[in-house]
Amino acid sequence: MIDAPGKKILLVVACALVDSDGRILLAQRPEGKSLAGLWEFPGGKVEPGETPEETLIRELDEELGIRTKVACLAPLTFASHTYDDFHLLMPLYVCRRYEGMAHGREGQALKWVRSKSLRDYPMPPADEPLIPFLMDLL
Ligand code: 9L3
Ligand code: MG
Repeated sequence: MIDAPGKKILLVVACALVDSDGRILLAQRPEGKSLAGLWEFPGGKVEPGETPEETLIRELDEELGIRTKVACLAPLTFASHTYDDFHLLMPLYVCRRYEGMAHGREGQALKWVRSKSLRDYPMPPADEPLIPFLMDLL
């Protein structure tokens, strides 16, 4: 059980998109959204009826204009973070195979970053603990 009494659990899914040089894509949260300006692993909320993989495939298309498949999504770990008003659970997938060139379809800035440089980018508190797992992997 998650020890977050009275708090809703928000299920979000995120992706470490990896390019052929082993760099990881970070997206900057735009003005007007919560945590604006922070750099996150792209992804979003799981909608009712979706599996986390379906969510990620939809979000990667909507946000970045890339296409991938369930078979190209490898689960790596989970983020778990209690915010003031909800508890966030966020599986992180690694995706190395996809079609298209990532571009910020929602006006967000993007950066391809080496794993050892991920710490240079201020991140939401849920994302930061994921960095060591990516450093081990890449
Ligand atoms: N969130 C944190 N790290 C991420 C993502 C994709 C999302 N890598 C958090 C920010 C919000 C919540 O999840 O508190 C929902 O995300 P959004 O729908 O506002 O992007
Ligand atoms: Mg999103």
